[in-house]
Amino acid sequence: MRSKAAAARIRRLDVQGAISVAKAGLQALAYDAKHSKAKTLAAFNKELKRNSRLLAAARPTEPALRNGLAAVQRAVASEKSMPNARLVASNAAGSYLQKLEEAKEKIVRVGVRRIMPGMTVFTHCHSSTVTAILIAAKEKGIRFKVINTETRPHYQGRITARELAKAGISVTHIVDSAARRFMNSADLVLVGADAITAEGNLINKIGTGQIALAAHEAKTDFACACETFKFDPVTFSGAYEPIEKRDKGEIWKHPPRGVRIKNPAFDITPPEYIDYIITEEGVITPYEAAHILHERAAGNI
Ligand code: RUB
Repeated sequence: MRSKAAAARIRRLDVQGAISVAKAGLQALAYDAKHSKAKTLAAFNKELKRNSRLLAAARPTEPALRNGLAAVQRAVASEKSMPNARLVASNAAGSYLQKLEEAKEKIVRVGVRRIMPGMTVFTHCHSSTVTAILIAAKEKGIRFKVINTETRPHYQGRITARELAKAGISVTHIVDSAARRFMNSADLVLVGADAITAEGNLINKIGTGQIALAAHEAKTDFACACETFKFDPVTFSGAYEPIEKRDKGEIWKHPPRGVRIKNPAFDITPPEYIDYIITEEGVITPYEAAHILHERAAGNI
């Protein structure tokens, strides 16, 4: 699929969740690079940059996508010959996609160890990383229960509930505002991540911050499962993580006159409410985020 079409799908929320968004974006960038009709390296680079900008803009709060697009541009920057540039770009995209896959497999291996028999896990929204951990735990024969929120306004929680129920996991589906009511029955809150900032803030689906507060007050562990590709280098250099604003009609199609609607897609959970982050590099605290960013910039991970 071409970048323009992929960006439209991502914008329309036909593609959901940070890793799926990154995969769809990188696949489209590779497709366009492979089929590029550019005659010169300059024209090819211009095309690559335009497509990258288009894809990145489709979901502003997704460093996993942005980091991948940047990796492809870096690979092509040192290329001197035109026919080769196409291959270099599509190979770089392929290699990033493979690293994402491997990271998820490792996170699952680490995360499964945190799912104990008899436990109740509370989750929010739909994270492919979280569901992969929970399904792997079930396949390992661990018996546990899940409480999951419906996740207004787009109801991504229904995707989670459906996937877990299909895997034979006991799921209780609740409205978002019932989080505090059910927090005392949970042993662990496990959510995904869209971004981790240099200061260790977690950016995830709107409502995550409230759930973290409720978990903190109820003394329930709060953890997030996150590929280190979602740690955002721009926050290391001082920029704030942008928070995507979504269509107001998702909340109320025809509100009465004079009613203002706001629909931020994500919120910020500060590090003091996060017990640990499960990454492919192992379990870390949010305060180690800057170290991870440093290691990645140095090419050590
Ligand atoms: C999805 C969401 C998910 C993260 C992580 O929001 O907040 O928790 O993206 O998902 P939306 P994954 O549905 O608005 O994209 O673990 O699959 O990367």
